Amino acid sequence: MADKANRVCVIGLGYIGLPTASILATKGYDVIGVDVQRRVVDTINRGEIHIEEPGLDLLVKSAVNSGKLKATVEPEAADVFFISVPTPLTEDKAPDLSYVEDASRALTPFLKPGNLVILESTSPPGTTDDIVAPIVAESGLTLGEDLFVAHAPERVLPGHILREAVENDRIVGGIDPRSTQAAADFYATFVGGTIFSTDARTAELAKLTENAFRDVNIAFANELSLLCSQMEVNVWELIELANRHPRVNILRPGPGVGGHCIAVDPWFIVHRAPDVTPLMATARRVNDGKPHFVVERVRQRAQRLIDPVIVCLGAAYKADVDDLRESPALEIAHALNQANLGEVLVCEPFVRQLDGLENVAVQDALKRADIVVALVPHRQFKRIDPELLKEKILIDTCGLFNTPLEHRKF
Ligand code: SAJ
Repeated sequence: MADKANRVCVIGLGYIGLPTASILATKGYDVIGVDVQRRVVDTINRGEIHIEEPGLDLLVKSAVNSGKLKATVEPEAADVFFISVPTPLTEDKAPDLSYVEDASRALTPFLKPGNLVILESTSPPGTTDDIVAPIVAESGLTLGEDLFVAHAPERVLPGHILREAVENDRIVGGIDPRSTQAAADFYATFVGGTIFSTDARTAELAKLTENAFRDVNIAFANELSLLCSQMEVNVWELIELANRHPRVNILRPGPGVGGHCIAVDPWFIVHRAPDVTPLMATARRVNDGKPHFVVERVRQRAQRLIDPVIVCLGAAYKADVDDLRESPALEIAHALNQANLGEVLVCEPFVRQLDGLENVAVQDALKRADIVVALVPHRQFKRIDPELLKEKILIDTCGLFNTPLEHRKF
């Protein structure tokens, strides 16, 4: 069926859906992009974008101008349907699959024989088999015979989405072998990486495993930073030394783990099997506890000064992006601001305005600073003149000012 596919309907035009829709449009598919927000639909139809991602503005503009990408609020008939909607967590860390359910229901009336439905949203194991498949089967079509359903988790790194969406290897897992084959054939038309086929449940768990693996590894680095703080050891030096071992590769401690993925996905596993996943649950707690630890460190230092100026370097969730979603740096800046320890200034060069916080140019802020809290290792902070940091209290949570071991080699 994939050879004949020429019309694709992408439901959810966020960080994954919009890049995917525009890549497919530039590959020659007729793409209908669907989003429940009218504002998003209107923005895209003007050839503009509502999210930040390098290169996406030009790609969307050319896809819309060529007539190959059109956004609407309702699905339309197509050969392939993509579901790329959010899968957030509820307050008690359970997966909220209501957007997946809504999207599946919304596309069902438009299904016809030979269609392929692909769930790209990161999802708990069983979502494709137990939620998407039964809903789309209400179309009356027979699963595995004239309707194919598969999961193909997205694995792109924010900031590099356009390249990784095409170059990364992909995992596709259908609800049955024919669905897997149909999805693999379709991805082969626009993905340069290798496509690996499996079943839907394994594909779902593989994606979650990748992010849980990273979370556990970052938690180890963050735990080391707590240990080193107590023992008055330089954690950066310690990690660099340990990493000289040929089979050790410790990640970097930071102010916490942010973004939409790594801080969320391990909970999908833990929620499903809490009895056998204490390590993943603990890693989440270690990483979630890190912002609080940083705030307490700043508090201890600030309380010894009268009305200190506290400068936070960075607010984004990681280096060299403008994304503030679930950012531990932003959480710390807000907490310091509310703690009334002194005046809090934030330097976030990637963002113009920060709600409730004063965003100031680096040079101006550092001239006034008593305490400097390095939160995000943005490239441009690495060029800060050391003279500007003299006689300041420096709390470096992300190794921004660490001197690499290379400089101290015999
Ligand atoms: N972080 C550290 N120390 C490190 C590495 C990262 O503290 O050594 C922090 C970052 O500062 C950030 C958070 O972890 O706050 C997550 O950043 P990240 O760059 O590790 O990952 P994301 O969330 O931007 O993207 C991840 C990627 N997954 C993996 O690398 C396994 C990406 O490939 C996924 O597609 C994405 O999640 C997703 O959508 O699931």
